[in-house]
Amino acid sequence: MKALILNSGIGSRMGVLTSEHPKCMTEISSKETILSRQLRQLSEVGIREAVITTGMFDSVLISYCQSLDLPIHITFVKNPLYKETNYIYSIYCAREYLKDEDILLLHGDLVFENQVIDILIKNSQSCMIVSSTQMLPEKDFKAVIKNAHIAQIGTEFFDDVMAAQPMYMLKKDEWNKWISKITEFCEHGKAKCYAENAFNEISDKCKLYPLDIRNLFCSEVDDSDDLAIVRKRLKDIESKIVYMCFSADMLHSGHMAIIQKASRLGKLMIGVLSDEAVVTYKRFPLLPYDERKALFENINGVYRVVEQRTLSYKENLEKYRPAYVVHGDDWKEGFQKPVRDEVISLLASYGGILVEYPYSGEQRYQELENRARSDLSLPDIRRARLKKTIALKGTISAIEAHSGITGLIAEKTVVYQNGQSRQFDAMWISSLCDSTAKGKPDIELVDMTSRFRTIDDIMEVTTKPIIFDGDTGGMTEHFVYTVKTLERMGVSMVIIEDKTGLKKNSLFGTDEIQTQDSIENFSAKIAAGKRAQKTQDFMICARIESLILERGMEDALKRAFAFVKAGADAIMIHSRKKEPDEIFEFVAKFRGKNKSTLLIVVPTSFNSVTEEEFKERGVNIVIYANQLTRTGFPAMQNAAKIILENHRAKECDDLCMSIKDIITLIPVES
Ligand code: SPV
Ligand code: MG
Repeated sequence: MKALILNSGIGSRMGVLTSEHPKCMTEISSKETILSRQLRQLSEVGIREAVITTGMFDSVLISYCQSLDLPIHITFVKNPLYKETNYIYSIYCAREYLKDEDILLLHGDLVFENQVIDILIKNSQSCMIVSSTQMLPEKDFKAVIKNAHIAQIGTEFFDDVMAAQPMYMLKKDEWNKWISKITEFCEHGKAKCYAENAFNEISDKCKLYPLDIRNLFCSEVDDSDDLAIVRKRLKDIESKIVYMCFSADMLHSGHMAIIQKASRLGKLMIGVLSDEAVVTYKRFPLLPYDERKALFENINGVYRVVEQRTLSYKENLEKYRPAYVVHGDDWKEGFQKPVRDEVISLLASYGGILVEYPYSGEQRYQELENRARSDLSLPDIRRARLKKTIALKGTISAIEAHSGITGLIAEKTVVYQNGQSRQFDAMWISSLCDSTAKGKPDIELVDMTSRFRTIDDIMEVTTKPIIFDGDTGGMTEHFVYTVKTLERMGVSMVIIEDKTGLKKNSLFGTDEIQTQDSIENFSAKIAAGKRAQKTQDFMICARIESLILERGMEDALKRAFAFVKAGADAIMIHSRKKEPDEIFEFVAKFRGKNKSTLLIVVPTSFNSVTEEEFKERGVNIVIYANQLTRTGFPAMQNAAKIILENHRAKECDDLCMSIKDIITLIPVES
């Protein structure tokens, strides 16, 4: 598409402002003239060729355009009769450069906001800018609309009209018809009228549609009063805040394109999601918030970057009241829909506008995301992330995984409530569940090699950090090897319990005879493990069984402080009681003396306590230790029974996961 800008007029009504250069070179802001703005806008929508008709001061105009150094090739055509003809004759002079082209035609004194040209060039049919909401001008153009087409354009019509601006997008066929008529006019001496007079004679054949821009700004500058109005409007338009939210730690051309589009609407403010908000719905960010913020601050067209602390826009929309919120149209469905609904109602409360651009779900962008995810599964990166997530959130949650599929459930399950999202932060490789999945009792019977195999299966398909249930840790001489292997694999933490001999699952309590290790022995095991590890990121947690074995609070606390002294990074305090009182008492007494060592709980029996309450009391990790196992296997037993009872599988069909859901959970990697 070529642009045709008509600049042959003298601009006498502008007075001294046009005494040394043509009207189009009049400054409309501290940075732009009418022409430089138009040319910038044309180049921003991808127009690379323009024809400018000139008259007086043509050499000033030509060297000015060259000085702008824009990526548009401009052909200048002088109307030699500019004093005695109208722009119809300028078009006639330029006709050989304009044939068989789609043309964007505009007068050289038009000032319009970016959206006007954006919507104009998107049209598939020829059209002219009109406004159904603006007052009819007395002396300027109006368009007579009949049967949805423009029937007449002129200053003298007042019935069935809309205010119109001399800005057109003309498809080749219509333009060829119009320019033939213009040629006929000029060759028959009719060169002092408007080009629109020629159009009016062929409007039944030359289909031109009105493009209603309503309140968007588009205005001619005829005199100094117009100039003052235009300057003021532009200031208002350009000071409007446009808000977009990003979590991205990788910026690709798709992001850049939408940022550039959004920045054309006003001052672009970017809300960068906090690390904590990103973790709740996506994956751990590759770059921390400060670096992601700096990334956006250095993008051309971004005016300000602020933190958005939740998926919900509420806080920032209420604070900054942007005129526009820009987003891809992908959030009309799915988990972001409630966020979108809230944005729409917040914007409606003060007259803001939501602008949605088509979402580019391009495969290559998805591949970038996949690569980021696979980086997160690398041992060093995965291992370090447990500490980082705790530092970020204070309290995190982990759910058990005992196989690739349960790992994927732990990895991918996300819930969305009231515009917020939640997912598990880590996985717990439970000895109970690992043994149960193998049909074996939880008595350290499943050997370490087999347990490592489970970790490997899970690691292959997930990225979240792993906390390993190391049972008693075995003999100290063996434990140091376990530490080294786990650390090398990328496990973040091993939890060992202060029991010795034939360990049984704690939930049996005192029904089974179980022996607690001495403080000295267990401290030595912890210390040996700490010496064996190579990185700062790996953690060893001492699990205290005093409450399970009914040895009392004092014993539990004494052990906790001793194990911390021996080097434990964390203390797990366990209980079989339904009421959380003894856990709360331990946490309070421990925190009374130790503020920094991580505290871990496994609320299998005291399961009425929420994570928020644990957080308030100073717990750092809440482990849901066996719920996938305890819900999954009964579902299987039930299916088996139903098939037996019915002698066929039909009756259990409704209980089955669909193939579609399986494919979603387990995608095939390319
Ligand atoms: C496990 O999940 O294997 C545990 C936690 O050790 S508990 O079963 O509560 O002892
Ligand atoms: Mg266990």
